[in-house]
Amino acid sequence: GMAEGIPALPFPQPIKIQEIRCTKIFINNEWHTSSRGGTFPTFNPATGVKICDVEEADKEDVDKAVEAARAAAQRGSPWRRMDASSRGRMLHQLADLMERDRLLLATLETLDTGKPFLQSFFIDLDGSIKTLRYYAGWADKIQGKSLPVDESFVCLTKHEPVGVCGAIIPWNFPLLMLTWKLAPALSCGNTVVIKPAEQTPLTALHIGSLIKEVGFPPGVVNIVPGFGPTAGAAIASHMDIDKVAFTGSTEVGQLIKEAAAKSNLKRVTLELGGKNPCIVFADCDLQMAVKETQKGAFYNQGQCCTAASRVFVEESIYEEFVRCSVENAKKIVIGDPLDPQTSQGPQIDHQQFVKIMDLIESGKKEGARLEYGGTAVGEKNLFIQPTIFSGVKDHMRIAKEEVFGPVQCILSFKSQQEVIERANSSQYGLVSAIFTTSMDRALSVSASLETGTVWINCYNALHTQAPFGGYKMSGNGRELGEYALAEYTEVKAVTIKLSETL
Ligand code: TXE
Repeated sequence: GMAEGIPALPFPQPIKIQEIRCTKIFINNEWHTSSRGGTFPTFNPATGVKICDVEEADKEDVDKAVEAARAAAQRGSPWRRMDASSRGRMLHQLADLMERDRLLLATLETLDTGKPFLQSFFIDLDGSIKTLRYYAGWADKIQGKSLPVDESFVCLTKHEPVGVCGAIIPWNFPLLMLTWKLAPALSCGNTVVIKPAEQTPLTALHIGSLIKEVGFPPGVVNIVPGFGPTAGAAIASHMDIDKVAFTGSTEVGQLIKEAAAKSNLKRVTLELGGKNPCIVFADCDLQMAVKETQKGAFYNQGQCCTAASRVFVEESIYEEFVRCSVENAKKIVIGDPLDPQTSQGPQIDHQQFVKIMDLIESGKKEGARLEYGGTAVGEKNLFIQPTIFSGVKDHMRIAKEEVFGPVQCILSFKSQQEVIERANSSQYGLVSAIFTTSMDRALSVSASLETGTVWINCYNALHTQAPFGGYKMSGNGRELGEYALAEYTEVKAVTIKLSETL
């Protein structure tokens, strides 16, 4: 799966990047400077050093990008007239170029996000390339039906592209979240305007150069680096964008849906926060449950919408579970993300760092037991020790709010009925996990959990073939798998009256 382990030696090596080539706004397969003349810096969170300045897209630039995307989506355009099989072939070619540039893309991703290089290389790049190939395969298999309607009619359904699709991307998995949106959008024949997160625009811009190299018709893919309240809001409220896909915070998800409603009722898919419960039963494989739940809590510095942030452990094994979790956490190596030994890098920026430290303090104040970590590493950087709290109670802030940092909260439970209720008592419903050796129990508990994904004896097991998305306030719609195709197509029913029935 996308989050499975990292293969044995020899490790790939990050490359030395002399100069960042792609730093402008990508519209119509050309590089543009900002209409308002703005630029913004992007930093390496591991060092605090500026990597480069990027041209800042604002409303005017979004307008230009949408104009280009609209022209490319017009009936009769080269993109709309292209065979579906050729569309699939272009997606495969994009995947080929990502494979060619895999070291460069993984290095850029690590410089811009601070995530360990081997994770960028083996997980983010692997997942992105697989997603492109998966949707490349779908391009000429997106088909309608012939329906048994009443009376003497024939009804055919056709799945048509929605049109111009906006995509607003977060900074935790910049390339992966981009391909989760780009690949199904193009597979279905749409055109796109993508806004990467302001913290992490670099891999998205490199994808722009690959789009051009593959030879996608101009305007099919446009990339507008910029800020949320300006470029992002311009996408959400644009009158000529037909659909927007967003991954990010629940608050901004609400703003986007509101802007969509108040503008042109564009279709909206949202992938938002989570407060994801893991249920660890006493009959589980304890060491495996310890490892998997902790991987879930700390992966990507805890900056995952899927973070395992509420680990409910059955009373009889609670103390042993906590003790083993602390032992396991001692193996984590914090350091330079370019070093292959490193398993934990810095948080993305100062704002996130402050939010996490505040939540750690709240945990201490509200009476949770700090078992491990709990402080920053060093004076003025963005590294935080992996932190484990036991004795966490449901009412505490750390048990309710998305921390988005390396903080594991361990709670205890007595009965199955009780833990199901507590697991479900959240505004969120993204993922959950169950650890038990009884498949019977795993299946009945999974049926009662209100989450879009349930992992049984595993964690972060994401696969491009399986749908991903949330119940409740974790979002609307699904990404990945066949299900995502429905989010990028309009269904047309063509009904024919037969004059003669035999
Ligand atoms: O997210 P934002 P932030 C959660 C996590 C984190 C918190 C805040 O809990 O601590 O959100 O992070 C764009 N109109 N997640 O502030 O602002 C923005 O430019 C349109 C969960 O970084 O939601 C960026 O491209 N767009 C998450 C994207 O939204 C706007 C991943 C996400 O940023 C906008 C990241 C606006 N008004 C954070 N304001 C996940 N689900 O994985 C911002 N944006």
